[in-house]
Amino acid sequence: MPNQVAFGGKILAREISRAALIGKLGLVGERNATGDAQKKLDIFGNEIMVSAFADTGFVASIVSEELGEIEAVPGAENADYLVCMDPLDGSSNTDINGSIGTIFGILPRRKNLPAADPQQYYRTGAEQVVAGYIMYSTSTVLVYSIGHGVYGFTLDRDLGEFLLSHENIRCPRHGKIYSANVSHYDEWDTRIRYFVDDLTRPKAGKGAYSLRYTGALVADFHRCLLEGGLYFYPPDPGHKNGKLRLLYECSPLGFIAEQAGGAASSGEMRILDIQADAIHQRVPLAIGSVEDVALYDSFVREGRA
Ligand code: FBP
Repeated sequence: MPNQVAFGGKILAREISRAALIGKLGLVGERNATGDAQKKLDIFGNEIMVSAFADTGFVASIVSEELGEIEAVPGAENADYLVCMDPLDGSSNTDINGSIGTIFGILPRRKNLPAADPQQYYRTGAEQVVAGYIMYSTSTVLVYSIGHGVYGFTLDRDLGEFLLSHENIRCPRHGKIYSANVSHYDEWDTRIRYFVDDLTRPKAGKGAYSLRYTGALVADFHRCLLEGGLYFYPPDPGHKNGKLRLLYECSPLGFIAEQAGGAASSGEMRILDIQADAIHQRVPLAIGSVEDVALYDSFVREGRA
């Protein structure tokens, strides 16, 4: 399965790098199931990754950010696995040459249900068997886990191969960087504001955290995974349940975070314990270093460290 993801990732990496030359920048004028204006690369990315997964013969159905409904794979209804994916994360970055990514999580199919039955997907992230992401940036990196640690592979464009570049990635216990859209600061719950105030105030032996926010979850998470720190997207008046989608953003990255010794939380509970009840469901997210996420949780629950 990772081979097919890698194959899709190579095609996407090539097309993204020359999108401005082949008319693949800009909007298509439609909105996806969660109301986001769709970019041409969103649609292209979805087509490429759906066919990459479908061609494996292992996938019975697919949930994608760019598909309103569950898509059964013709002729593979009895295949063993289900895919949840965000074919193009950070799509607000496509036209400004910013980092973007693809996120995927794989669940075992429930044998007693039709492949496209929503109950197939009303699962917890802990039931995933594989999860990962591809980041298209200064280099193209594929990072995934099959439940035994996290490994990163960098695309050698000349060879056209993803080569092992990050062996057994371990997320530092805490960092010195946080990623959040602080334009919502005044709208956030007081406890979240106290958390940000605490993070950005130097303390004995621990400097103030710096803000880095790329506009792409994959890119901010990748930094946290390698160098420590956390990304969070709490509820705000415009996003009552936060912005990120459980099945194809929070759960796959939560799987990777935990496999690397990090953590992922909604503030109230472990992301991987949340059972989905809708395929495009949103949840609040705090993800990254285990101590930083624990600090976020204590502020959300008790309003203090
Ligand atoms: P999509 O681009 O796949 O919709 O992902 C959501 C996302 O773009 C994240 O990658 C990013 O961290 C966040 O939303 C940015 O949201 P905002 O513009 O509200 O800060």
